[in-house]
Order: sequence, then structure tokens, then C-alpha cells
Amino acid sequence: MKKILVTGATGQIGSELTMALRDRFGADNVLAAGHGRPPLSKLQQSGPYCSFDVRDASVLRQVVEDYQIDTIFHLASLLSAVGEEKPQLAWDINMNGLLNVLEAARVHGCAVFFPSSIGAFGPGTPAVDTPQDTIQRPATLYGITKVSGELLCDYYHRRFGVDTRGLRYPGLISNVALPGGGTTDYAVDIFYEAVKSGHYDCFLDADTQLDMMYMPDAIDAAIWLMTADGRKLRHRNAFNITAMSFTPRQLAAEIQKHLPGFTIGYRIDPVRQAIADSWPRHMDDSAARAEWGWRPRFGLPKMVEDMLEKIAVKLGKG
Ligand code: VAH
Repeated sequence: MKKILVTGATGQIGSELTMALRDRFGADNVLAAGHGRPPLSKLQQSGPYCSFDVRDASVLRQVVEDYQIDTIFHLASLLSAVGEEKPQLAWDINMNGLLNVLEAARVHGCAVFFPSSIGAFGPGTPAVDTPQDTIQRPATLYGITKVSGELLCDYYHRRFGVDTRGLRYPGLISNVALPGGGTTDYAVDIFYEAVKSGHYDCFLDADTQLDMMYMPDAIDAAIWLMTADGRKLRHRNAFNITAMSFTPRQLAAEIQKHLPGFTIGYRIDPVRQAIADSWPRHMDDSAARAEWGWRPRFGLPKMVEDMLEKIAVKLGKG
């Protein structure tokens, strides 16, 4: 990877992935591209930044050509809850944006990273130890775009030789950029409320168990996969990966070990509850471990300790 483009660079993953890539491959070699959401100042000041809509194929192709891009981390997407509010827009951005990236990659010989999700599974998928290869009939528009994206990336690899690789991410927890309209956003919001007010009203039921991952692990996994030996990859799009699996009740109990006065309440959002209920409880990520050595660093206790520490500093209470 010499010249990298990150689309969706102002989003939850993109904000941290861009900085990690710049640290590792040189700031001038990582072009951050955003649209709609303003970039964090650290991101804009630390290397090249541009703004365009991934649905504009000609602008995308020109950027890839002008910057001689050889690897695209394509993160621009609408998430699950927003996707249910605006399904036609989510299809347009998530699918036409991806098709434009794959076409640019085909013409210019770029490798492509595509973030799939546990959202690519549905009610008919085995919910515990969800296999790498299994039934994928998601109940959300977001999930439909993720399954379609996985298949489109496989097609571009098989038909045109594009080096496409992807991960099925669980819910991601970050202390840098806020999430933007996902079903797992509670697992970030709870930390801000725990530090700010000492109470959080959760929009998912207390016993809703979902796979989760701390953002440092998610960033490492993307770079790890894209720098792995492609000849050893039997599954390219997209590997199950997870780091922990917990419920809001369990997360609150872990926070209370650090903030004994913290309390949690429940104001269920029926839309996001229905989405969460259609997703797996825990994925089997043995294929990622076997094919490219995936290993997470953060479990629940270590993540909670680090999140509380970082959020307290961010809110001036550290
Ligand atoms: C969402 N954060 O909630 C995303 C993610 C597994 C969840 O895909 O939509």
C-alpha cells in the first residue's frame, strides 16, 4: 500500500483509521475523503483531505487518477437505523458508492477494503457461533446492502481480478468520533452519559446480546487484512470478526465497577430493538484467525476502563 484513499474518512471508523494509516504509511500517502460530516481538525490538519460524494463516479475516478491511489478503504455508508428511515437513500449511497469504487479500482488496479457487518445476517441465521458461511437474509435495508456489497466484491475479484477484501464488523466502540445512526450506538452513548450525568436511558432491552469491538482492534484488523498475503485468503468478502459479546445490563455492571453511582434505565426504541433482535448474539471468527491471524486485544473490562479514562479527559473531568 503506497497511496491510500479513505472514503467516509469523517465517520466513526474513518476518523481513526485515517490517522492510523497516516502513522504507518506516511501522512502524505493517505488521502482522506469526506462528505456531509465535517472532518475532525486533527484529521484535516495532519494530511491531504478532499470532499466529494462517492455517488459521483467521475469525481471519484479523477481523485484516484490524480493521487495515483493503489488502495481504497471504502467506508462511506449509511448505517442501520438511518437506513431504515431513508431506505432509498441508503441503497443509493451504499450500493452506487461501492460500485463506483469497484469500477475505479478495476480501471486503476486498486485494492479495495469493504466493511461489512453483523447486519449482513438476519433472523434465519444461527445466532450463536454464527458460521463464516451461513444463511444471509437480513431484515434491514442496511443488511441487504451489506450482503449485496459482499457479493459484488466477490464478483469483482473473481471476474476482474480486483483485490477486494472485507470484514463483518460487530458493533464498534470509539472514544474519538461519535457513531452516526447505528443500532449499537448505545454502547458509545452510555459512556458519555455515565461521565456527564451518571445515568443513561438505553434504547435497547437490558438483555439484548450483541457482538462488539473496541475501535483500536477494528482499525488493526482492517490494516492487518489488507497487508496479509492474499494467496492465503480463502474467504475474502467478508470475514467474521469479533472481540466481545455483551448486553446493556452487563456493560452497565462493568461501568459501575468504576463509577459505583452510575444507573441505567430503558426507553426501548422499537425500530432499533427489532434490528438488534435480527442480528447474531456471537459470531464464530475462526476463519479470520486461521487465514490471517486475527486476534483482538480488548475485552470488556479493558475496553470499559480505557473508554471511561479517555471520555473523562475529553469532557474535562479526567
Ligand atoms: C450499526 N454500527 O449499528 C453499525 C454496525 C453492527 C452494527 O453495522 O448500524
